[in-house]
Amino acid sequence: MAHLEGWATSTEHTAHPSRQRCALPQDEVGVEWKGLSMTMIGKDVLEKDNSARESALRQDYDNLGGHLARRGIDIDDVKAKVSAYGVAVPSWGVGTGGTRFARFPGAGEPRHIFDKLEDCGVIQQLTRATPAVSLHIPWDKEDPKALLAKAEELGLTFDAMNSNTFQDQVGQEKSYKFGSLSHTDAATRAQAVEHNLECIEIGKAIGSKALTIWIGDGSNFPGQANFTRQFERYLGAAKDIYAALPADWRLFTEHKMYEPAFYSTVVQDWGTNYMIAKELGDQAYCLVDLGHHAPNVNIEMIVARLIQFGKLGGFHFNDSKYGDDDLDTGSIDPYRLFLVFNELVDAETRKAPGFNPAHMLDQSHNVTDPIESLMVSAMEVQRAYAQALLVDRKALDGFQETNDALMATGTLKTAFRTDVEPILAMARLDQGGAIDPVGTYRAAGYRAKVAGIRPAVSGAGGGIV
Ligand SMILES: [Mn+2]
Repeated sequence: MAHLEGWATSTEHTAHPSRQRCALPQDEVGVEWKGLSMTMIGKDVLEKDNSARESALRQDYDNLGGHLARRGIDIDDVKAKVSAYGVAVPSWGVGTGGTRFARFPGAGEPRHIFDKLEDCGVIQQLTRATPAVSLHIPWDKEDPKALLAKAEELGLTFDAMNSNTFQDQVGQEKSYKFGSLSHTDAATRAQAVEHNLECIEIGKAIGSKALTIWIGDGSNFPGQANFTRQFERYLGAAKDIYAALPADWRLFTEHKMYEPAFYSTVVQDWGTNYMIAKELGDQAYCLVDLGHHAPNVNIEMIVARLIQFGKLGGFHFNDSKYGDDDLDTGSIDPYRLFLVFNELVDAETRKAPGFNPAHMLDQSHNVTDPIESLMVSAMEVQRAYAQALLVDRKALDGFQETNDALMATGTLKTAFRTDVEPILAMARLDQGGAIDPVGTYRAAGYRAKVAGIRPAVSGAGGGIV
């Protein structure tokens, strides 16, 4: 996970967030009411920006429609699927991230979950691709009623809950320095289990239907931990959490090869993750974070395997060059993202049993405005989905059956090379979003405006854990 530390924990603000929200100078920020949901970017700015781009978009859409029709594809069908697609945004993603060395906060950093939700509201308003927010407890711990009210105001819902037993909180009795769910001390494990149960309770109150567990447990030295006993302890604790899961919830476990433990990690790869899901039961699934693998690992094949055995829970999207870099989704290897979506569309097309993966972005924004990065990343995920929808699956099946490797791979490339931007932009426009979300966002001056309300924060200390 890209877990960012050092900002906007729920204990940092003193005034009640809803009162702070009411104090926003509405005219200056361009806040307006549209039905029951509040939009963060002024409607006039959005319409002005869209109208300047709409004519060219319609021309491009028609041209692409003609091109796809020659390939036997109805562009409106693809657009309808793209419009229905959503990827969740993590609450921690809207703050500036960092490395183990430093964090350089930007202007107008969100102070607390209510600020974070407003930033998430902007991302959804402009992209129409991010209808849900994933909370991290205790960072985002607040009155569930207030969370629900704020989300409703912004037209957002809540995705999977994320627990945190990879760092110690203020006043916490037992330390997680040497692990949490797999700790040698039973009382420490019990504390970690209890925290996860609390996350479920909060989630129940805000309409979440899943709990994601990622632990930092592992070891830094050969011999430090007994692999077998450590995993036995983990499974025992995970079973205690699973037993408290509501019948309509899913439990996601997330593997990670290394970091913060550098010699061994308890849930290190998809194999161990699959064993956990099998041990726990039918409501347990594996979460695939793209950055949590060694470089060059064939992630799309892992995805296919998990689909085949009914255990793909979902994704944390990001990109990487060397390790768990948490770079923006699709920024380094968009073809790999496409190949992952090729497996997903394949499963969707053949109606694979139990196939219902959760999609979320999980990345760290160190040098960009997090809102801009998350908007672009959400669109990159949509792009990969749209491109995968263009794969001629019948032709691909034929080439695979006749072992025509060149034509098979060419079939994928034909889909990948298609510029689907007009489809994505038209899907946004149809739903009241922005043709060019980054352009509209910059024109609206949202960041500068919230910087006048949210005080500057210190960048001291490392930012990522
Ligand atoms: Mn993750």
